[in-house]
Amino acid sequence: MKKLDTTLYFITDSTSVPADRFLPTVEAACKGGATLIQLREKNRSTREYMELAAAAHEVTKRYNIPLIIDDRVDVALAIGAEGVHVGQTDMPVKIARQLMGADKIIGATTKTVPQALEAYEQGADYLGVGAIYPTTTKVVTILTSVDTLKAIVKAVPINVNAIGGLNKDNIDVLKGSGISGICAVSAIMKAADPEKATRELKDAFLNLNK
Ligand code: TZP
Ligand code: MG
Repeated sequence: MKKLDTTLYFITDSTSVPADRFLPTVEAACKGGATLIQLREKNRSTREYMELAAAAHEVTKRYNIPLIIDDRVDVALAIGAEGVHVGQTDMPVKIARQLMGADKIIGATTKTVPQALEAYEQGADYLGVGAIYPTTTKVVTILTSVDTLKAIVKAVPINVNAIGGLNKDNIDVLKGSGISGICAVSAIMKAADPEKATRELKDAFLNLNK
């Protein structure tokens, strides 16, 4: 059985910090208790994406935290990442699974129960569901309701994480939803102290479920 802890899933956005703060921010998230980390970089050349991924992987490996590559199975395979994350317009989960093999982690973005069932049936290990709140990190036209999130949790036996505009002060709405964890970009990337922000967000989520 694959060991997968999605309690605090930190997702990167290197454009939100000066270049020399990127790897220190990844490391801070590791120290603060991130259980899974995704490299999510848009508008990068393949070479740049690979270089950034390899550098981030050196950090996450030291902390034994799996690194997931957003969108790109080729980059994930090339750097030996622990997994890949695909959205509804990326490579289908089924093909990603064939290419990545049984042991790698595959995550998918889903916004509806049918999408969630399809991703699960095709071999996804976890789902990201959102955006729950408005966010400046991604263009989101329609928010996902907590009722939909709950319906997805009920529909599939894999980890389901909420995403989108989440921070330590607004996750109360997720209480009782049955999610396995939360995903965050800005709440950590843009924090003055990303290690503390990671720890506080994780604690806030764990406290919800006490
Ligand atoms: N998918 C849905 S919302 C989102 C993604 C990748 C961005 C979440 O970023 P933030 O900064 O935590 O709102
Ligand atoms: Mg994608």
